[in-house]
Amino acid sequence: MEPQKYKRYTITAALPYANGPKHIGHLAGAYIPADLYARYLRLQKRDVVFVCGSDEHGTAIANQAMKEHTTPREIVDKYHALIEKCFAEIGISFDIYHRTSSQLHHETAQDFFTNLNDKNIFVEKENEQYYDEHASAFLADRYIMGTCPNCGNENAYGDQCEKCGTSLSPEELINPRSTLSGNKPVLKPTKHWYLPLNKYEDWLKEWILQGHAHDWRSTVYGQCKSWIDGGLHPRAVTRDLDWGIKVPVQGADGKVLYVWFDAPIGYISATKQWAINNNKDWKPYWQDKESKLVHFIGKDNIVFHCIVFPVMLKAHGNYILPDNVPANEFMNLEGDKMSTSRGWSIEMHEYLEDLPGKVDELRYYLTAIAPESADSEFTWKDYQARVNNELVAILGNFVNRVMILMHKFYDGKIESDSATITLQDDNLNTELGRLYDEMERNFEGYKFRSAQQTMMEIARLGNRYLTEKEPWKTIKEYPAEAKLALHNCLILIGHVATCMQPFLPNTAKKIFGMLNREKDTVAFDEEMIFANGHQLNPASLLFEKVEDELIERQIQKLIDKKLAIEGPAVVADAPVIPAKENISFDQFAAMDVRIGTILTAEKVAKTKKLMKLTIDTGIDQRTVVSGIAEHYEPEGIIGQQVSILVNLEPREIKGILSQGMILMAENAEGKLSFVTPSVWMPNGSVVR
Ligand code: B3M
Ligand code: ZN
Repeated sequence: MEPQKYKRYTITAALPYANGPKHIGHLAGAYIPADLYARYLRLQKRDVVFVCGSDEHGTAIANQAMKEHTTPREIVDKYHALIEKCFAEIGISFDIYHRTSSQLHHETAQDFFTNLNDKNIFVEKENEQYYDEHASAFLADRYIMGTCPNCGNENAYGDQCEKCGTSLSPEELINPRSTLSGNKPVLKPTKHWYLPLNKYEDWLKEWILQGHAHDWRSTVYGQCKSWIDGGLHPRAVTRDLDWGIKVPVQGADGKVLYVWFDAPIGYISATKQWAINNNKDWKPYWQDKESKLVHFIGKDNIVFHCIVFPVMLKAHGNYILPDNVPANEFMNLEGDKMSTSRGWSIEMHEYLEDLPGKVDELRYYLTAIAPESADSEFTWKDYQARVNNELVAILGNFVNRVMILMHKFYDGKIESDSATITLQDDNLNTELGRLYDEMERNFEGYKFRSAQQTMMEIARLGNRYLTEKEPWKTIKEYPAEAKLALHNCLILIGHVATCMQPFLPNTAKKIFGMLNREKDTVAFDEEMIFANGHQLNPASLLFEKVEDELIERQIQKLIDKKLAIEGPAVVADAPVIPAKENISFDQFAAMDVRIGTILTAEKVAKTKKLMKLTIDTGIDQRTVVSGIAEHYEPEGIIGQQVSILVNLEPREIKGILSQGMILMAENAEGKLSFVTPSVWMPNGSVVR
């Protein structure tokens, strides 16, 4: 089936927070796929605008400014420049890389807010919000941390738990603490504007659950469905902060637009700026039904792009909606989640510095393992294997063999009886046609991994053909056949280069240079022919083999970076305490260890370490004094299941009779952990 073609395409890639460098997981999540799609569409001669820019508001920026002891303004200036430069070097072909701190964006976002406000879309509510009395500030989003009610992660943010991905509001956090002072915040009334998502539930059901059940990725659709099925609630679109876009309403002093309200509007303001720069009209790209809007993002941004922003666009009324949101899952790194703050990452600028001239290799590998339907894993060994076994051994090898033979036999000159040479092989023609169709289908369906494989199939086809024809052997007896085979191969090289342009733009240019084509880009439907007498340029190496040494250095760097952040390798490298002397089975069996539950906990007055606990042991409820007060807050451990030695001789500690001992695991740093059953067990269960 012919893919439906639109009059124009508006392609967006998530606006990265300008609060630090961005890593290759971000690249793989949104920017590479968006770039592949945009480049593909341009090669199809379609009308495309591909927009992105820095997300420069929100508490993520303000927090980083505190960390670096500087202002939010300096933070965004510094990281905007760094991120923009890296994207350019990696060949992400944005038509514009804008900024949300720009005047144009502030106006666009305020106009959008005013438009909805004038239509009485928002619900205004005063309610209690966490406030840090020491810092005299309301604690929005990332200014507040606490324990995730969903997974127990103690470092969840007020807007999201990064461990389990749940979207949160500050009231849901257990044991909330201010990131400004570390103190426990208090509740204080404040007024905000809410977007009533609940009123759009029916519309969302129809638009997404019925309308996009088949064309959206199941991972994306599934997340939307569980959100909608779980019931939607009004979401505040304003915040009490001083960094951001002022709420354009009288009496809203000290309030700014919520970053997730302004950021997606950033796509629109970026398009406006691009239109100004290029003497175009931005409106059709956002308001004409014949335009196709596609958002490229990572999975942590799904709700904002599939639910919140579409509701904003719908409420406004003048805008088209995203046709698709092909969000990627996450890319892990060497067995662990990628994270800049934990040092477990390859930052874009690090890759560019450490592996200069290997941009296409990175683009290739990130596409080959793109997390399109499930999380995937970057490993340096696999990177090396893919470059060496695929780019060097298949692609590079095919091009190189043909070029060398052409120069050896004919001094690099195409000579033929006809005025031009075309592909003279039925089999190759059919196969090539099939592969082009397949690649087009893959691109239209956002299957970039498969699209890249299809491109590689053309190189494989060429290699097989060359091996079968053996022009280096037939050149003596059947020179016409040898020449035909090599000319056919040259045409195939032209096609591989054409198809590789979205994936490996630098390599494609190199090949077009070697083929001595006058243009260094070739549209997908252009005929691949050479004129009689055409002179080829000398062959140059397309890819270098990646040596073990490079890979080992990178792995070591990763480990060093993590250690630098997490402190000396106390835990990993500390010698393990040697085993004690053997005991008899009877000695072991004499110990009565049970599973119990902590019912009450309080610090023992005038001590630092001791906590008085009441434990339900199943046998009885008893008091135990335990040296864990420096590791746990009393209110945080109520309900905790523990292992307890119940037949230890009772003893008096600080005037309290302690009846038994809680078993704790301890590492070399002195960090403690309860020894808890892996599933819930009734109190009194025997441990043996
Ligand atoms: N800045 C979150 C992120 O970087 C956010 C995306 C905005 S897209 C409009 O993941
Ligand atoms: Zn969580």
